[in-house]
Amino acid sequence: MPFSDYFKAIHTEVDATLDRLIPGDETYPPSIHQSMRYSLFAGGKRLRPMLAVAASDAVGGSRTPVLCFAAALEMIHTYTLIHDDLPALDDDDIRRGQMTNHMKFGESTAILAGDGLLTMAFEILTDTAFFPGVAVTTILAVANETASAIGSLGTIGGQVVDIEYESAVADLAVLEYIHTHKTGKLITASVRGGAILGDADDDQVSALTVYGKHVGLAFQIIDDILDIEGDWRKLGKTPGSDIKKEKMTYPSVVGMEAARKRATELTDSALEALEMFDDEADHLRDLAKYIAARTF
Ligand code: GRG
Repeated sequence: MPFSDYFKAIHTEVDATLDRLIPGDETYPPSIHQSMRYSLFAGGKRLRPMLAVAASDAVGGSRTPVLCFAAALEMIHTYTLIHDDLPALDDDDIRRGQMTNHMKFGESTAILAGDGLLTMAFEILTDTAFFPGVAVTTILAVANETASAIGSLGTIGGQVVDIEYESAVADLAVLEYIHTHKTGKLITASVRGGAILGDADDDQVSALTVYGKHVGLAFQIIDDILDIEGDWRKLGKTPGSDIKKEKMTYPSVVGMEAARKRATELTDSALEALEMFDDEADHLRDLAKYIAARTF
């Protein structure tokens, strides 16, 4: 992540919010809470929370509501990772340099930990007490939009097509569907939700939506590139899993050079989308540049 004091502070605030919201390790039944906490605090970059907070800050929103939204986003993201690592899906043993959830806690607990995190995210998103000063209709709209982003027309849909097209002939349209849905929808929802909770006007929300879509796709293209060229010490896992699983990726469909070019173009377009903002959107600009340059 960009390591400015601003992002370090958000990381700390998000972690403190998660720690407050998730039942403690000893809370009955302890196995599920230990498992949920294990993956939540296993060293994630907190990218979606940072996008949400930076979007809220760009439109002058206040911190408490967006931090609760940010924590819910990280719970959702963590659930997708736990489930994606399961033997029935990607069957990965290591994530972020540590045992995946099912390797540590067993498959049934890992499935339930993912379910528990997903459910808790919506418990938070639908509890007005976590969103002081925000209209109930706005809270509902953000909760509804978050649900749509991760359902069968969003993340889940992208994941389904990703599985169905393993070993398939390269097809750019299918690949764009997978990337924009599997990863892009939640990233876009993070930016939009932060802006909406911050009481952004329609023009600001539209501009930030374009920004979110561009950085979302750029993020996944870089993820594809890192799976080929990344350093396992930084990635916390062995690269090459996409090739092994014969997944359609940007470099496999259009070639490495074109993949890099597309990521750069998307980053430029994301920055252009912020033109209506002054320096209040500088943190979003930093995030777009970080996403394009990241090494893990
Ligand atoms: C619902 C099972 C299920 C899956 C949905 C999002 C997703 C599809 C699967 C996650 C697996 C995956 C590796 C997707 C590729 C892009 C991605 C989300 C990478 C990890 O995100 P980072 O880099 O993770 O933000 P950290 O470790 O920083 O939290």
